[in-house]
Amino acid sequence: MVSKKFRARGIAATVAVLALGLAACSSDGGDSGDKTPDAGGGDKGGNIKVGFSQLGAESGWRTANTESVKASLTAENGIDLTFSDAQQKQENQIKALRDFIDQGVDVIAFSPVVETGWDEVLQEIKDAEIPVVLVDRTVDTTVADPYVTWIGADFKQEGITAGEWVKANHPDAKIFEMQGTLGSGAQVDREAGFDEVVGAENIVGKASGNFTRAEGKAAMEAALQAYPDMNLLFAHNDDMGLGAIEAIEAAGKVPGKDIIIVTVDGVRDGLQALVDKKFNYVVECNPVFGDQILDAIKKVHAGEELPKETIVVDEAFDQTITQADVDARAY
Ligand code: GYE
Repeated sequence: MVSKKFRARGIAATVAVLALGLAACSSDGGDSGDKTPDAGGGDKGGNIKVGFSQLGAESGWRTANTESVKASLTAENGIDLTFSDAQQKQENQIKALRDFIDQGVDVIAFSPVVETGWDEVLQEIKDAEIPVVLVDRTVDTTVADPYVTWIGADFKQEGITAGEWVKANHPDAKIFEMQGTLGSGAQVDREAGFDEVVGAENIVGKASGNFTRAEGKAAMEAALQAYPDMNLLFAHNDDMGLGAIEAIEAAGKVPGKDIIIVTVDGVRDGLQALVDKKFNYVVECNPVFGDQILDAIKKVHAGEELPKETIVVDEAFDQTITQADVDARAY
């Protein structure tokens, strides 16, 4: 497991860190064993009953993350999984968590769509004495010790890495920042890291594209009108950047030239845009960590000690990436 100490490091990977990241990927590339839950079936065969509340299916990143989770949390691996997709709505997610309590699952894992608004349900989970493994995004709550362990990426560092590339390569850029879902850990921290490095005075405007392609396109159409002098887009994920490409081309401009594009995630479509010279820089956020979630769930269930947080290793890509790299990408 990669420990906390990586938080302090840059994302541009050293060879050792990269090797770790690749190892994490390759152990999880198999078929998605999409098992239905062992409905009401008690502790059949000693399997751990897990309720996993995924926040949605909004992006390529999320799809890859869900596949990785389902490929790891299988009956063969000792898990009876109940998986629920909240469609980016917090109320759906809260309902799913309450259902998991009612079902009496052994462990709850969830990826919170936004940071706040969980106090009540987290207290209910605590009262039911169900341990929580927090996945991907973070929570901001008054409940003490709301989860046993968190596994996710260092979003602030991702923003810093993006900002450093912009500062080094386009110091005079007039930047439009396209935020992810407002109030999500990924948005809040990427924005904080990026803005800290590039300086607020260089950002001509901001708007949210809710991490989706369609909303990214709409946000870019509006931004092109509102900020005609803008020449660099920092989008908090690939999908919004891909939506923005459509808006930029429709406006008769050339993505990657007239408007430099920097994104986060590094899903295959994003890296393809980099090879096609429509994106200029992509900071990776690796979604393939189902094996680490499985490991954490088993340890939590066994009452073993766990680090409070595990940071998933990321790297970053520029236009030197090749088509072969993209074709070899697992997601
Ligand atoms: O970057 C984005 C997704 O929380 C890290 O959510 C995740 C983000 C990811 O919709 O594509």
